Amino acid sequence: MKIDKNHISDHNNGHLDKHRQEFEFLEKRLRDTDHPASKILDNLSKLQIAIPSWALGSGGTRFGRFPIGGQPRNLEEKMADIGLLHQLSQMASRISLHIPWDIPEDVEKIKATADEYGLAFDAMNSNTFQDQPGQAHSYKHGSLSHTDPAVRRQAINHNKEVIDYGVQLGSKSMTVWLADGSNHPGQSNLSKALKRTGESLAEIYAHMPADWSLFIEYKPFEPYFYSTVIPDWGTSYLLASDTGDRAYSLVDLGHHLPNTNIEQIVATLISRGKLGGFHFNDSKFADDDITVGSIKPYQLFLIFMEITQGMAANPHGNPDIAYMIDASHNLKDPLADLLESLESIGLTYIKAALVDYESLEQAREENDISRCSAILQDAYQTDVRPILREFRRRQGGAIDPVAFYREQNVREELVKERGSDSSASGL
Ligand code: PSV
Ligand code: MN
Ligand code: MN
Repeated sequence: MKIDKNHISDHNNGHLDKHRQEFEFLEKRLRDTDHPASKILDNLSKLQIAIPSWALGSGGTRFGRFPIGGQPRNLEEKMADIGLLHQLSQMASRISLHIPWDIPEDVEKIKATADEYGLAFDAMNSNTFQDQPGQAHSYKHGSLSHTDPAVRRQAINHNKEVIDYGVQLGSKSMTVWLADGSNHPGQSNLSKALKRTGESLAEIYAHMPADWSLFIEYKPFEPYFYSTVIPDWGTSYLLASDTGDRAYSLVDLGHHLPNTNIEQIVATLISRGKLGGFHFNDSKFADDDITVGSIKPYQLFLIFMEITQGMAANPHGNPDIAYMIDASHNLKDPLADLLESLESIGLTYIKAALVDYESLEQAREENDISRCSAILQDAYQTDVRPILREFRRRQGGAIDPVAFYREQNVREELVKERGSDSSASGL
């Protein structure tokens, strides 16, 4: 489904008077700082967030699924959904594919569809956490870390195949989220499993073209509940360092035990030039797939502060961070939910840009904690919505994407077009 540009203009015109007043007020306030609105608006256009192909359905849990209707039926329709998110938000021009869920049968056609929606192919994702029909060996006891070399070979070959698809599509990176782990103490030789994983990753890395990056994700538990082979950032960092210069850690917000200081992990990885990818979501407990910024918005702000500071001059040579939303809400309309997440990311990014880092550094040097806090609050409490709205307005997006989505009854239209029980692999 494509949105008529005139409908977006009508929507924007309806909001224009109020928006102008609010934007002018904020623009004036920021004019004489080192972060004027014009600079933030310029930087915003470089903030593009990938949407994964698996986030476009209403998810579910192992206890049940409640389909929303109008879900994409194939890869083209997944791209159409992301195209719509991008058209409204101007922040979602990238799609992240998962193989075998998204095998591009006709590569030229898929590339043409991506062009039509203004989308590029972000990191590719492999899947060795499920067995596929007709597969020779099972991943029940692991894949890249498996005790049996034949299973490892199958998993390595799958990852290579995913890279090959990505090359055809113009992607430049590969994400490995390794589910491997164990479910009982003593079941696994932990150090051997890690060693085997390192060897498998080295082969996958060697298969990548020279301009590709490898992102290594970590997760402390699930689907295994005693140990995972790559449980934390330290293990991911070790593997990335051993694997090569273009191997990096990937931080997924939901992959930490409660209260982990994620902003500190981000700072440490950036200081070693090893932060490659970032998956947004929010959670109360662990990998809950809840709307970005809905539970811990201040944590997100602190993370963006570390990213803003660490990447300002980027003295450690981190690549441009590959941002992706990795969340699939199991009750909300997935498209509305992704628009809300994009909004939250945009707003938090702007707030982090408002921090007076020079004064903050000075206050830190003087150990003036209250002053540090005041500087953070000054940025965090600012209502920056007018800047994000102005960004979208200038780029041809909607001033209020979520309101627009509802006004236009997009979900109802999608249900009419695709049916009330539509789905595709990976959703
Ligand atoms: C599973 O936890 C997960 O959400 C990982 O975060 C991956 O990024 C994603 O699935 C796709 O494999
Ligand atoms: Mn993830
Ligand atoms: Mn996850």
